[in-house]
Amino acid sequence: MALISPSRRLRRTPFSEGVEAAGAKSYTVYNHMLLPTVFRSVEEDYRHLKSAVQVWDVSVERQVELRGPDAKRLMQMLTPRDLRGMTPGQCYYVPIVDETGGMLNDPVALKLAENRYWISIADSDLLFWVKGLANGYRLDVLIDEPDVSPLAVQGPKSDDLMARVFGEAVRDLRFFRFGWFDFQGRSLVVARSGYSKQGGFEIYVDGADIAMPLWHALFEAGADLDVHAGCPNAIERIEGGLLSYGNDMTRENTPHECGLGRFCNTQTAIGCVGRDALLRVAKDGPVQQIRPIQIEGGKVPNSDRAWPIMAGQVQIGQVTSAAWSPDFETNVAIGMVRMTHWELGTDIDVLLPGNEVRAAVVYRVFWN
Ligand code: THG
Repeated sequence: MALISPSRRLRRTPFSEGVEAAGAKSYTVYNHMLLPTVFRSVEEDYRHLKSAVQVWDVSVERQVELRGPDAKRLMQMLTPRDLRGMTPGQCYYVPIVDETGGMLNDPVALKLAENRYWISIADSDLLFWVKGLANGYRLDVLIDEPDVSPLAVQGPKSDDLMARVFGEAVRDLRFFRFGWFDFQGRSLVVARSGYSKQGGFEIYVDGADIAMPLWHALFEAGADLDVHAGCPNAIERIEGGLLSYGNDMTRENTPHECGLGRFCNTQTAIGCVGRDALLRVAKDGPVQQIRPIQIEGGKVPNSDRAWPIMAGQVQIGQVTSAAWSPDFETNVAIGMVRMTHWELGTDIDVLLPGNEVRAAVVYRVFWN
């Protein structure tokens, strides 16, 4: 694989210097920004994430800020999740859909105040869609991307590390809640959330100038906890069933196909631009849906394309993410499967590159 050429379009982050010093071995591009993918090796990073604590530069989770009298109305236009019960201090995982019900993004939204939200986006240019709606509907709301860069602290020892830097009160944060915590005289949003199932926090670092001071403070405080630089881990997130926008779903898919129906209250999400389209799909249910898949045989290769799922000569789906899991001692995968074959335990074949066909089953071991 060739190296990435640096340029202004490919943004570094306020933590890049720390990430480089920690020995990041490879990167991907996410929201036009660098996201490390490997430090020691994917397997070693995975082991360490599940046993210790890691600090992740997830600056690529850019914020789209909505601020002003119409922020609340605009926020509800974006998603079929009913936001009426959302109060300041809460995070909501919100499918964002277009007028056809197609997924545009699957961010975490934070309600900062009655008229102010941050939308912590996955890999698509959501800002343009939001600005388009605000202007088209002549809404009284300001939309921009603030200088906010999330830093995640993930792993079983996250609470201990965070308590040392932000005080014992961080331990009281509940899942998907946030509070304001002091660091060097600055008040930062700290949430109990993150793109792993190992538990942890996300610090929304407001102002690039305190990014490296915070990075160093976390590593100094956690030396005896074996704190290490890390990043979202491909194996762990597939085991945990965390979806990756652009990989596991695109604009072609509805939230129901993505298994995100539980985050849709389409009947009561009045104002959502995809509401009519989703009322139709919610009525009959989807004809294909994301499923956990176990792929037998040895370690599957990395892939930059979907692998067809076959039932005999007929394609009935595709594998969109896969990795060898040391803990489950099998390949764990996520795929989109047609309803004829989505039942637990159904035998299917996966067409791996090189035309090798391997038996696989839809299997309910990794999540739910
Ligand atoms: N944190 C923040 N921003 C993000 C991500 C994040 N932006 C990009 C990307 N990740 C968005 N995608 C997801 C996918 C899953 C979750 C969060 C963001 C997630 N899901 C939990 C689960 O499925 O178990 C819980 C959802 C819930 O119960 O509400 O956490 O990670 N800031």
